[in-house]
Amino acid sequence: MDSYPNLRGDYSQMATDYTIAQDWARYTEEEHARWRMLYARQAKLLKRFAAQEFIDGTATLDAGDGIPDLEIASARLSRATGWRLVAVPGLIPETDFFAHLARRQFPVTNWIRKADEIDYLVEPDIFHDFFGHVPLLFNPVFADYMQLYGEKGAEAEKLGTSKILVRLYWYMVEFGLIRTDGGLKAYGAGMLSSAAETRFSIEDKSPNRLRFDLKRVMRTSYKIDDFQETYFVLDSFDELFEATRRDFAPLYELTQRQPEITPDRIVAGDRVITLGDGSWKQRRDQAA
Ligand code: HBI
Ligand code: FE
Repeated sequence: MDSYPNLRGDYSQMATDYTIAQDWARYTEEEHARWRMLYARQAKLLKRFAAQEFIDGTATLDAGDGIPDLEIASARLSRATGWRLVAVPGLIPETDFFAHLARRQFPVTNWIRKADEIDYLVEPDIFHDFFGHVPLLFNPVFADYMQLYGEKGAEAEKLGTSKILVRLYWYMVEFGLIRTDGGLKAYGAGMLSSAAETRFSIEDKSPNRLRFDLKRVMRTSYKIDDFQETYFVLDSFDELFEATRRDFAPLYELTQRQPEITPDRIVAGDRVITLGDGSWKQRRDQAA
């Protein structure tokens, strides 16, 4: 694990594909209580802010009583879309992460955040991975998109364009919005596992919200340690799946010839749904 210095998980017992046994029996009552608190706080927001498909997947999982046993959740999930969950010690190299997705296996970190990290932590813990990512794997179209994304991973590694592909994951899997008859809804794991960013992504006047455009997302950089300055909005999960079926090689070429777009900017051709005022930064700094 030299490429992942000072990560907190225990990588000593893992298999060659970075999986480990979850060992569900070892979680403490205090950790289960922390899970219940995180779950209850987030579940309250879903009706108002989350896409219906996410709400449905969460209901099927019914994991509010404590840290879920991945074997039990896997059995339910594989009956629905053929996806299975595998326990991992934390962040794993992209190559291995993509390879798991390509085999319809979702890596779930086996540890839960500490009590003083309730509102924010850098690495994904089991609450982010399970509560944020697993519900949509019950949706057949999104489930197929995630496997296709994984398959694209191997190609991107060969082409040296993983950085561009990872942007698609960041904006459309971690922080995606979707247009519905009931208005904009969140479906991204990064926002729906965070109470603050769930509200921010839908209600705040600061961020830009742009119509999804594959080439635009591929050009757009991102920061990992604060709310997004731009969110991209799908009309449907089919739209994301269809876009990802395209041959990415020419798109990578095009992207590499064009300047990167920083997340605060609007450029010609953007289909702007809401233009942000960018006020979050100074509000954040004043609050600090
Ligand atoms: N590892 N365990 C884990 N979980 C992730 O979500 C994850 C990862 N490694 C790499 C990664 N995500 C991103 O770079 C993906 O876009 C590939
Ligand atoms: Fe994630």
